[in-house]
Amino acid sequence: NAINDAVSITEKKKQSQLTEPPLYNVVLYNDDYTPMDFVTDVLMKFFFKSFDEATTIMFQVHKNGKGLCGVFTAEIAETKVNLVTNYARKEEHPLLCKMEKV
Ligand code: TYC
Repeated sequence: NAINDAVSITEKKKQSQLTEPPLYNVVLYNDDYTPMDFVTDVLMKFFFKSFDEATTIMFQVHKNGKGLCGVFTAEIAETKVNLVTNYARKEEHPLLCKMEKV
């Protein structure tokens, strides 16, 4: 019944919280100024994508406004966001990279 289902979902969540760290999507956002080849390079350099994968993700971002680079634990996601942002600013591009809880 519904009550037992709810209890079992709650117990499962409790158990997963004791065994699994929270995960974060690292996402790129579209803008009008960052060059396409710079975004493709970022995806290869910092997320170890092949040229073809990186190109596919770059065009997803370009068309849909947002795209997934990878899923990481908090500390790794935070580091990727900082590395990408520092690299983009160094090259004077406005590229936006964020982490969001899965
Ligand atoms: N829209 C950019 C352009 O036309 C390309 C772009 C793609 C920018 C992905 C950011 O995350 C991004 N040059």
